[in-house]
Amino acid sequence: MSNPTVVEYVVARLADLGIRHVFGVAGDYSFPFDNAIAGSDRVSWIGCSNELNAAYAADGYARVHGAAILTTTYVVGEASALCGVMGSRAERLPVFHLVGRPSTRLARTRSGTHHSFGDGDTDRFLSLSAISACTSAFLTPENTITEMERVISAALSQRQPAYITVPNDYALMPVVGEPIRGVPLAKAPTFSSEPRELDAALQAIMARLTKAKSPVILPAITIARYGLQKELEAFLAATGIPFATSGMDKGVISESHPLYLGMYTGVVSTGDARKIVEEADLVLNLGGVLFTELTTGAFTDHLEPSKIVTVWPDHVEIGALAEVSSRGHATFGPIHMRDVLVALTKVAPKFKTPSFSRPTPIPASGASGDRVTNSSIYSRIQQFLAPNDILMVDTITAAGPLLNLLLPKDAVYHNQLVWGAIGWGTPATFGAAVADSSRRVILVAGDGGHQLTANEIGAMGRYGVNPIILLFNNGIFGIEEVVMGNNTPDNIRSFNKLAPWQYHKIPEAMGCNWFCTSVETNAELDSALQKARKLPGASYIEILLGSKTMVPAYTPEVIDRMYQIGPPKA
Ligand SMILES: Cc1ncc(C[n+]2csc(CCOP(=O)(O)OP(=O)(O)O)c2C)c(N)n1
Ligand SMILES: [Mg+2]
Repeated sequence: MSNPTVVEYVVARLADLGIRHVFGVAGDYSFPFDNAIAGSDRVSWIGCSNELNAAYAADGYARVHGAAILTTTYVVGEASALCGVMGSRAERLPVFHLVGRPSTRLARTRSGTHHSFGDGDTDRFLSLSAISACTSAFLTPENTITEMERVISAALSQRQPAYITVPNDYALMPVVGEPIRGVPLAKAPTFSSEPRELDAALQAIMARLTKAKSPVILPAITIARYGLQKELEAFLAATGIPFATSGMDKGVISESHPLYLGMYTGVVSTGDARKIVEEADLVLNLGGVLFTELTTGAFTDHLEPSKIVTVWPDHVEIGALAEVSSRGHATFGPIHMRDVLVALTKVAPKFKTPSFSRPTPIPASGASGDRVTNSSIYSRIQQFLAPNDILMVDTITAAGPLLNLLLPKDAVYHNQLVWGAIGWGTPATFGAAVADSSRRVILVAGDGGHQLTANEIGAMGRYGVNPIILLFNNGIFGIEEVVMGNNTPDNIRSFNKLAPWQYHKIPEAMGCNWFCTSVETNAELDSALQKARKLPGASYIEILLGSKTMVPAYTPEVIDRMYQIGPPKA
C-alpha cells in the first residue's frame, strides 16, 4: 500500500493521540487539510463561525480532552486565530494549529497571491503564527514523519500549541519513510528527566521537607494539564500536607478534598488559606503557580522566596538560591514534574495536618421577590452547581467573586486569568461541551465579552451540545469602570457602554431550539435555573442586572498596586 499524503498523515498521527474533533474554518489554501479531515473516519469536522472562535473552542476542548486540533486558512484565517492560540500558550494547552499555504511553485516564482500584501512574499507572516505556538514545523514530504514526532513531543512536553504548515502541492504528496503509529495522549512520550539531576533535586527537596514543621502545597493548574491529578492526590495522602489554590489553579483537584484549605489570593483569600500559607515554613509550589496581580489579590501575597520550592513542569527550583548557589545548582533539570511527584510520594515524611476550618460555600443572599444583584446571583450559582459540572467563567466582574465558590465534588472551573481575553468563554464552552457530552458545561458570560463571540451559539445548536449559559446583562464593560475607580452608575464612560442587545433572542435567531429566558428577580432566576438543570437540552438565561447595579469600585490603593503608574511610594 502506498504511503498516505502529508495531510492524511498529519491528521492520522494526531488522531492517534485520541483527538476526535477538529475545530476550524475552511479556506482554499487549506483545502488539502480540510479534505483530509472531512475524509477521515477518525476525526469529525466542527465548523466554527470564525477563526478566533475556532481557536477558543479548541482551547476549551483541550482543557477537557487534553489536546485539540484547530485548522484555519493561510494568513487571513490564521491571523484571526492568533489571540486564541496565544491564549492557549499562556494557559498551557496543546492545540495543534494546521494551516495550508500557497504551493512551492507559487512561492518560488514570487507570484502575487490573495491573502498577501501583493508582493509575492508567501512567508511574510510565517513567523507570526510560529511564535504564537511553542514549536512549529514547515512540512515537506521528506520531513513530515520526523517533524510530526518532534512537534508532538514539544507541544506535549510544554503543554502548549504547535503550528504546522504545508504548501498546497507538498500537502498532497505521499510522505517519505515509514509512517509511525502513535499512542494515546496519556501514554505519549514527552521528555525524560536526567537521572542525576532528578536525584539531586529530590535530595534538595527532601532536605527541606525533613526539616519542615508546617509545610503547605500550592498546586498549579499545570498538574491538571499534564494529567497528574492522581499523582498529586497520592502525594497528599502520603504526606497529609494541606493545599490552597490561586485563582488560575482553582479546582485543579476536587475542592471537596479534605486537605483543601481554600483560595490563596493574598488579602482576598478564603477560609484559613492565607494564615496557613503565609505561616508555613515551606511552600511546595507544585507545577509553577504564576504570581500575577490577578492571582495574588493585586500583589498582596506574602511569601518569603526562601521558603518556596517550585517544581516546574520541566525543572525544579529551590527558593533560597544563595543556599545552594555555592555549588552552582540552584535549579535542576530537565526534570519531569511527574517523576518528582512519584518519587517524593515514596519517601516524603507524613506530617500532622494542622487544624483548619474548611472553606465554606458562598452564603445564600437575596430575597425571592427582590431584583437580582451580583451577590444574589453568586449565591444562586453556588446552590446550582452539581458534582462533575464544568464551569467556564469569562473575564468579567463576576470572575473575581466567583473564585469564592466552593466547588462540589469533581466539579472543575476554567477561566483565562493570565491571558484574559474577553469573549473566550462562549466558544470555549462549545469546545468543552464537544469534548465531553456526559458533563454539564455552564458558562458565566458578560454582555460585553459575549458581543465579541456570541455567533458561536449557532455552532452549538448545529452540533447539538447542551450547555447552560448565564449571561450577565449590565449594559456596560462593568469591570472596566470598577478598575477605573467609578462608583457612580450615572457616570459611565462612553467607551464602556454597549449596544443594547436582546440576548435571550440570540439562540433562536441562530437556529437553536433551546430554553431561553430573561430574568429580573431572584425568584425568576431560581425557577429558570431549576428548569435548565432538568432539561436535557441547552438553556440560555439572560440575567437583567441593569447598569445601575455596579459593584464597589476598587480603591485608589488597589488600583495603584495593580497598575503602578505613578512614582513609587517611599
Ligand atoms: C479581547 C479583549 N478586549 C478588551 C479587553 C479589556 N476588557 C477587560 S474586561 C472588559 C469588560 C468586560 O465586560 P463584560 O463582559 O460586559 O463583563 P462586566 O465587566 O460588565 O461584568 C474589557 C473590555 C480584554 N480583556 N480582552
Ligand atoms: Mg457587562
